[in-house]
Amino acid sequence: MLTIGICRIESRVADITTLDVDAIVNAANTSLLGGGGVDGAIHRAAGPDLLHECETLGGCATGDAKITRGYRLRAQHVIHTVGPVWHGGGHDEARLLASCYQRSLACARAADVRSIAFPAISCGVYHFPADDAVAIATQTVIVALPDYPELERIIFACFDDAMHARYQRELGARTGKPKP
Ligand code: AR6
Repeated sequence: MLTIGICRIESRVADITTLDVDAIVNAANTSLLGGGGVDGAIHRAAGPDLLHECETLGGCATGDAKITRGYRLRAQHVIHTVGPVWHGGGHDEARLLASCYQRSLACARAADVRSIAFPAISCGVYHFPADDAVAIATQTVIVALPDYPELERIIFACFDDAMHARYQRELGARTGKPKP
């Protein structure tokens, strides 16, 4: 765990749909009309009204984010962002992934969100190399944090221990603890 100002930043092995935070972030696709992975899990847990609201949004560009209500989720809001598909690294993937985190935080502020959970955007079927994605995720959020002094809690929700270990390493490195 890392604390910066009033904000606790932590990694946790968890199904993101179960978390008691103001907003969870969805790793969606440009249609915003659902899919597999974390997107499918969020739509199943939120119920059909989430899809109905998503249908009004007109999709979302890669690197951008849009916010909806959370419906049956504990989270009041879902922030849908579209990560880049990994095409080898020469197609602006790193900038687009960083943009997902930046745009998601901007959506969060507009809805007065104090606590937010992110999945490992693009690390599933979009095949972004996980070590690089985790470095981008943690660095982007930490660099942006001074612009979001109202944020109290950021959780990186990981589906498995290997992903959790990556976040632990990155966050630990920023508290001055040596990387194992
Ligand atoms: N809670 C937390 N993390 C999860 C969960 C969950 N319930 N389920 C999966 N993950 P992915 P992407 C992890 O494929 O790569 C969808 O079809 C998973 O282990 O969900 O951005 C969309 O509609 C991985 O580490 O998202 C898009 O078409 C991470 O979440 C496409 O997949 C992201 O994996 C987006 O692909």
